[in-house]
Amino acid sequence: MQLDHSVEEPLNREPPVGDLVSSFFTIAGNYERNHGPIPHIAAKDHSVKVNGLVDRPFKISIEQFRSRYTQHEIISALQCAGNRRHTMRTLLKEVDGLDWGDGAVMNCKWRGPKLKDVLHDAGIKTHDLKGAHVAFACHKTHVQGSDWYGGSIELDRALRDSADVLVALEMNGKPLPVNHGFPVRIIVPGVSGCRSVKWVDEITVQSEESRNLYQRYDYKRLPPEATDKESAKQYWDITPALQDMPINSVIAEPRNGDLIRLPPSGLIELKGYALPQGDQGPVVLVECSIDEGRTWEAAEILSGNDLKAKWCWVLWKATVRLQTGKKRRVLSRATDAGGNVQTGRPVWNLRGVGYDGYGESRDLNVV
Ligand SMILES: Nc1nc2c(c(=O)[nH]1)N[C@H]1C(S)=C(S)[C@@H](COP(=O)(O)O)O[C@H]1N2
Ligand SMILES: [Mo]
Repeated sequence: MQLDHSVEEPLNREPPVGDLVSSFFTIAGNYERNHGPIPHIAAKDHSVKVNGLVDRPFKISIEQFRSRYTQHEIISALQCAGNRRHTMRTLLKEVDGLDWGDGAVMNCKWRGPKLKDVLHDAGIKTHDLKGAHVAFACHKTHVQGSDWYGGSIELDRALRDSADVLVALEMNGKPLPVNHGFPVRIIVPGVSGCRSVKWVDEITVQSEESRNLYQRYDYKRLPPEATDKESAKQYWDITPALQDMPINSVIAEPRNGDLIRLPPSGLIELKGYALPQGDQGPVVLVECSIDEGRTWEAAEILSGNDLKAKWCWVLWKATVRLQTGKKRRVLSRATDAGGNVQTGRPVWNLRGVGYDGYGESRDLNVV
């Protein structure tokens, strides 16, 4: 699979979305998002500190992560909060951030111990843990704006068995690829990819959120009043860090501006993916509209909803009847098991995160 665009220093890239939806597991060419250089680490030299508000802080090797704990395998999508930013900037207003298309997402198998088992091993202190977080850090390289990368999630989530938070050692049945965090990364299903810290070397139970800038000053859906870097400052502290990702769907084929030669039947096929909101998956319904959202028709869900895997994406296809004409538009919307429905009323935010407007392909030239 060929990778294109979003390439710059540090390495940030995504596959063409048509390639992305060609398989349920996105085996090759997954998006890569980095805020700094990629560290090359020998597994045998790597260890992770588990510390903070625990009774028995320890240091643990990759081998011990394998031997000490039950290994769990989950299927989960991982998406950058900036996925679909290009649509936000095009349809709503200019935003500040990498120009991601619709391909900053992957759907993979992840394997490793559950974070909760590791934390229980260290003995969580039980006093006053209301509002506590588990922070993940990587000190292996500097990143833009900081000499380390980090993020955190609520301790509650980390300890909830059903939240499936993993200390992942494998991706798709093999050791993690270097670019995806070898030898160990965190996977927080349903949550913005920024909290799934790669090359993690410290896991800390603490009374407050991670102090890393990517937790405190970035990856937030700022209110629309924050219109530039200066006016954003007063909102950083009062806007919660993005955790759960919103329900979403994308039309991968056809793409904006495509020329479509209608067959005699007048029918064409739409293809795409859809993602549930946070832990409310799986997606149970995808619908398409050819009349600007007045009426909707159910698409066929091809895979994802039958796996009882609430964290994964679904792939879908739909057959719709298009009229000839320029500037035709088709839309998609998803509904998940939790009853969340994609609304088509996306809210602009300065950093262009969490875009969740209807999936759409516009300016189709149908002849
Ligand atoms: N150490 C480290 N972990 C990180 C990042 C990073 O820059 N450094 N980027 C985060 C972001 S914003 C995303 S979306 C995911 C991307 O994971 P991937 O590169 O495996 O696709 O990793 C997260 N973990
Ligand atoms: Mo991201």
